[in-house]
Amino acid sequence: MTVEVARSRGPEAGAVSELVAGARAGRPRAVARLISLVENGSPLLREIMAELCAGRPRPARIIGLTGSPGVGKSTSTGMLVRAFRERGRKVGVLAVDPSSPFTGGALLGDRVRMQDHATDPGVFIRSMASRGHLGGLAWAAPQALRVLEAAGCEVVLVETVGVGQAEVDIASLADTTVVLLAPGMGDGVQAAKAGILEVADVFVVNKADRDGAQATVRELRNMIALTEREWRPPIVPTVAYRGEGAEDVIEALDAHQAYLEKSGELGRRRHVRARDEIEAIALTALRARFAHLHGDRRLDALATRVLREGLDPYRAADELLAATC
Ligand SMILES: Nc1nc2c(ncn2[C@@H]2O[C@H](COP(=O)(O)OP(=O)(O)OP(=O)(O)O)[C@@H](O)[C@H]2O)c(=O)[nH]1
Ligand SMILES: [Mg+2]
Repeated sequence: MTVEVARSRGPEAGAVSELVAGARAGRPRAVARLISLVENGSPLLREIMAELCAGRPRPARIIGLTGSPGVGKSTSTGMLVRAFRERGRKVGVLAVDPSSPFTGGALLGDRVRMQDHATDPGVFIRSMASRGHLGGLAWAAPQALRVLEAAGCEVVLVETVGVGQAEVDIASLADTTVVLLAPGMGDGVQAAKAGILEVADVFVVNKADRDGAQATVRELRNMIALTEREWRPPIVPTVAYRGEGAEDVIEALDAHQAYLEKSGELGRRRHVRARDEIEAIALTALRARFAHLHGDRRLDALATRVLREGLDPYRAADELLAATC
């Protein structure tokens, strides 16, 4: 990390304070710029985070929304933004695309759907790519959240497509994880398979205007009955593109929030989140230092010794670590 620190002390250093002040004043361009710096793994991040944390921003309520492609996450996010705005809350939206190294592209559609809120100074909307980062979501998202918290967001909705590990990743990031399903997508079976039952705090069965919604609700209810979690996730049917069910979703979210506070689970989740973040930053720094110190040469030399001289891979890794730390 020493290299990065040295690089960050340039004429740009003053710009950091200005950007942070801009974010605190709720200026969208400053917020967007800071999140871009997070996304790009900027060497200025160390200073940015120091300044942001020194201000001890109030932690936002972090709500993750996940589910299969096309289930209605963005439409539901828009619906919830509206509902929270009606309650006077300042809202941030982070659309994390785990599959693309680029912003834009796949998320362009979201921007269109979010246009309702485009001119509202109480709403910040950003899409962010997470692949391509060494630490992925665990590394970048908490830092982006910190920027939104500094801008005064009281609620942050994090949308991510539920593919692969994404549900589990989002669950470790959010206070409350909302898993969306829709009738006729075979989601129930998928839910059981992907371990969604363990991570969902609230289930939304969207597209309840379609046939089969009741069957999906029933199927889910039966599956939840088989789990042994203390918190029984409520199941809320919605028709997101008509805004139907928004109040019920908010009620379910509030109930979960109350449970988190009462049980002490909120503090535990946040503690684990801070641990994950520190670990992700440390591992990223370790890799950067390793690359800087050795390039591939030492690794090549060790590989040769493993292949030709009977060195075992654990000893080889020990040597590598000893030379890096
Ligand atoms: N019938 C019906 N269609 C809906 C409902 N909510 C959303 N849709 C439609 O479903 C499609 C997908 O909605 P999105 O909100 O983009 O879904 P998404 O989960 O964000 O999609 P990705 O981000 O691509 O994974 C859009 O055409 C919506 O208009 C609903 O309640 N009923
Ligand atoms: Mg979407």
